[in-house]
Amino acid sequence: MTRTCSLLGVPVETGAAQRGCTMGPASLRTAELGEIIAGLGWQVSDLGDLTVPATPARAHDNAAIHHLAETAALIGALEPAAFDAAQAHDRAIFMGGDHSMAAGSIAGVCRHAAARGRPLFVLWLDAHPDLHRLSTTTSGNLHGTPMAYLIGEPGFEAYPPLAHPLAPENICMMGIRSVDEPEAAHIRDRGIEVHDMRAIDETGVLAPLESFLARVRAARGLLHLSFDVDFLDPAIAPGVGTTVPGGATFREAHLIMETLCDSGLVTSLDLVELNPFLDERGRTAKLLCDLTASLFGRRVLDRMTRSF
Ligand code: EXY
Ligand code: MN
Ligand code: MN
Ligand code: MN
Repeated sequence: MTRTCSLLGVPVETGAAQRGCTMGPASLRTAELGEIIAGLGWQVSDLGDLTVPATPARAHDNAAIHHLAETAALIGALEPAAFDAAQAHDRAIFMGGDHSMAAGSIAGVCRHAAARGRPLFVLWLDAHPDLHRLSTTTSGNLHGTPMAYLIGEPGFEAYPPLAHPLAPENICMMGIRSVDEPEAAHIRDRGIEVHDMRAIDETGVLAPLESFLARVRAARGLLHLSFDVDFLDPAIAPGVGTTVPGGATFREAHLIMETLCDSGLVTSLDLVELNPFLDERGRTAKLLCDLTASLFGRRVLDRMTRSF
C-alpha cells in the first residue's frame, strides 16, 4: 500500500521581524522536496499555497506591538479547511512561512486528532519556546507566540477559537537556548517538557526523544513535528532570521529524524522559518530536504546490513 503525503505552503512572514519567509515554500519546492519524498516511495500531492492576504501597511509605529494587528488578522484568515484537507493523507507537511503559521497548522492537527479520538502530541524543535502571550511579547513578532495560543492562553481573540487546545503535558521541546523571562515562568507553570541545549549536551538527543516517543505510543497518540530552522546550529543553517549560536548538529538532527521515522508515529509536520533571502545558494533549503528525507525513510544502510 503506497503511503501518501501532502505538501501545503503557508507563506506567512509578518510574524517575523525580517521579511523573506514568504519565499520558504517556493525554496523547498526548488530544492525538490516533493521529488525527494516521491523517490522514497511515497505518493506526493502538492496542494499549493494558502492565499495569504496582503497585510495592511504598518498600522502604527509602536515597536512592541507593530505586528500584532497585521498578523493576528492574518492568522484569523488562515483557512482551517485547507489544513483539514491536507490531513486526508498519511502524512501532511506544512511549509512555512514563519512560525506564527503553527497557530493554523497545529490547530488543524488538534481538530484532526480529536475527530479520531486520539490525543495529539507535539515535538517542538526550536531555539525558542514561542510561548509569549500577546500581553508579554516585547518584540510584537507573533512567531514568538504560537505555542501560547495553542495551549489555550487568553488574549488571542483575533485568532480562530480553539475547539481543542493542545495539552501542555503532550509537548516536548528540544534545542531551546533563547528564552524570555515570561516564557520561562510559563514553562514552569504549565509543566511543559523542555530539553534545552545544556540538557542535550549532557544526555544526547536519543534518550529524551525515546522517552517522549514511548509516552506517545502508550497513549496511542498522533505526533506532530514542528521543525524551526533555528533549532539547527547557524553554521549549518544560515537561512533563518533568528539564529542563535550553539544549535543542533547535522548528526543530532538526522538522528532525531531517523528515530522519528523508525517510530512510525509522525502524521504531520511543520517546516518553518526558512528564509531564502538570508540563505546561501539554497544551502539551508537543501539541508531541510535532506533531514526530511531521513524522516521519510532514506537510509545509507538498512538496519539489517548495519547490524553486522
Ligand atoms: N522570544 C523572542 C520574541 O518573542 O521576539 C524571539 C522569538 C523568535 C521566534 C522564532 C520562531 O522561533
Ligand atoms: Mn514588521
Ligand atoms: Mn519557532
Ligand atoms: Mn526559533
